[in-house]
Amino acid sequence: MTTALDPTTDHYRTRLATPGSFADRAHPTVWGTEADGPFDAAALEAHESRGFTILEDFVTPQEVRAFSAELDRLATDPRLTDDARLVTEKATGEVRSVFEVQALSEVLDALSRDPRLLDRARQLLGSEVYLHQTRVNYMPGFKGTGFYWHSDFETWHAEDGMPAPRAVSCSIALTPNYPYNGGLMVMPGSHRTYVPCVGETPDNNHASSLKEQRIGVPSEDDITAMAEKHGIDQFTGPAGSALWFDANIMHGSGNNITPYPRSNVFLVFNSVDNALTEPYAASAPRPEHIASRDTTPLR
Ligand code: 6CS
Ligand code: FE
Repeated sequence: MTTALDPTTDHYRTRLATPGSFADRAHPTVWGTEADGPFDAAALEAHESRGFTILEDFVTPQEVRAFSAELDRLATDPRLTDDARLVTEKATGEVRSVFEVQALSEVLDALSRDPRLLDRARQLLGSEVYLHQTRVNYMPGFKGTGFYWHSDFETWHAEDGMPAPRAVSCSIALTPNYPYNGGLMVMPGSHRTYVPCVGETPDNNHASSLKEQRIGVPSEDDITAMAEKHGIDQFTGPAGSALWFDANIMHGSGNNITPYPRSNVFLVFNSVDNALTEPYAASAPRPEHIASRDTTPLR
């Protein structure tokens, strides 16, 4: 089951010319042990099995207010208007995401180094870690658009050159996540199956995919098969909750037509032993503000 991290062998072929069959995950989900951090054996077992862990009250109401203030500051900072790190909604031009927030906000940089996050990321990944990607997502009310079904790892493998799914994302809710305001849906256990996608990666794909992903999304038949097998859970919870989820879990979110925005801070930790190589299915690597190549261990 555990395949040594051999970046030259592609266990996760995708962006195929014709549909491929599902592949079993060739790597563990949890790499560390109970002794390596705050998750106890039962929590590690649950994460290995489901591919995600929800922690309520992960950050305090005061921190939620501070992070939200940063999110609003970034969304309205005139210096970011023409910055590639700011992604707007296709239909309305409203701010959808800001990337590489640790470089733009000392508050969020400190969050990424907080032991509450680092200790858990290191334990799940069984090594020192660095930030592969960070973003704040706004999912505004009324016209916020969601993210179609996808595996993050499929994109990070194909377009960023991430060898194995030895990365974990931490999404911290800054607004209440209701079932109806574009909450994240996950297929529990889907992280143990790799779903290859059809379609060659266009050049400069990220210019459009971060607004609306069309390439690197599974077929409707494959989504149906995965949903039938795993079911669909929804991440709901108060502001301050954290969703830790495996890089390869199948997830997506609906649009948000309610008056209630669904904002979060999204931090992706990668193992320093899983550094990006050449893209496995793209002509050129994505820019570093989307996929960092600085593997200096986070302290
Ligand atoms: O392409 C990416 O890296 C981003 N896309 C999505 C829809 N989720 C993961 C990541 O932020
Ligand atoms: Fe995603």
